[in-house]
Amino acid sequence: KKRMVSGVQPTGSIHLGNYLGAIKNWVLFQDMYDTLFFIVDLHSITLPYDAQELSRVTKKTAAIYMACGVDTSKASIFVQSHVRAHAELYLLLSSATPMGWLNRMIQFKEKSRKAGDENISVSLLTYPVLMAADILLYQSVFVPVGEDQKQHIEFTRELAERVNYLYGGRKWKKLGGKGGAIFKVPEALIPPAGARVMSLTDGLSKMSKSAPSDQSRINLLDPKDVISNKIKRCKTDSFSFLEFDNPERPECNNLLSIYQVITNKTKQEVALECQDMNWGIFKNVLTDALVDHLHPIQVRYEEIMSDTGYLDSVLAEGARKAADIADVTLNNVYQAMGFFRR
Ligand code: AQP
Repeated sequence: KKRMVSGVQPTGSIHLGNYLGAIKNWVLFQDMYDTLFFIVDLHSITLPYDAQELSRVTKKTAAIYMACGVDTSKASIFVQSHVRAHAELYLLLSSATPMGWLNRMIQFKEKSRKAGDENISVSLLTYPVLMAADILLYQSVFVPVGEDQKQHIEFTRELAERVNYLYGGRKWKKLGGKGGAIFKVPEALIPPAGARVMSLTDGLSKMSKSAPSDQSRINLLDPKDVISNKIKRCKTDSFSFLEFDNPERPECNNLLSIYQVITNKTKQEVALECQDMNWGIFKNVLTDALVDHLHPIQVRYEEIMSDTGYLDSVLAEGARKAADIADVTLNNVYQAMGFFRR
């Protein structure tokens, strides 16, 4: 089976964007591919964070993966920092990364602008190198992510090709290696709908964990009354009917798209169903659909969190399996880069 990896940072609350852009699709892929899903805790310290909370949020995020349907009999779930190869490959790849490539990254520009000078760490800039290590360690063929990660996957592809060119092939063979490509060059899998879920308070910004207002996002664990309140208060417009793809109506497009993905309907079905609705009626329909979809996830989440011994054992097993795969790649990289190995 071809391999697939993906992850979410254990910061703040997992929201509908993370779910529709990434996690929901992981569940569909776990039958088709050899899947590994991790909680990227080393990424979450690239911006100021709460050390008292990191461990708890990491476990919570793992429980959410399982509650959303990641099945540990098919997929491995593990914590990034439990597999040391991630940090090691990150260091090795850093030396193969031209600085100019990092300076071009849109996410760095956006996040550093929001963070303010004092909070811009070196690791915020080198974040894509760690992400490349996460992917390349497993010789992943596919990486299911939301639209915002497209540029980072492109970066990963270029870095894989560069390392293959600099150290792979005959040069690697001369050093006693197997030769050929050191890394597989991965591809992003971006879902046709739900790839870019927008904020509830501004249809032009993406729904995000770090947005200051909780009103801007639906968190997967929001109870019914909170969901209902957020949808009631979300930004709409003064048109009297509903439609997709009108550039003057980003909020309308976003809410219809959320409804489409959450109900597994086609765009045409939703367009037809909702074309004559007014905002009041549609908001009730959307709230009910969200509550119906998220309630079973929330029930499963509570069950999983009530047995943290089980969660710990899943994460331990996941880390063992992941380390077995990652160590092979890491050793190859050390060898190809010419290190003296014991
Ligand atoms: N709004 C979104 N729509 C669709 N997909 C999204 N993703 C994030 N936001 C949206 C996808 O979720 C996965 C995990 O993201 P992450 O934890 O690495 O965080 P992020 O990309 O930085 O986005 P967040 O969660 O909103 O955090 P902040 O506030 O830090 O920007 C990825 O596959 C991502 O594409």
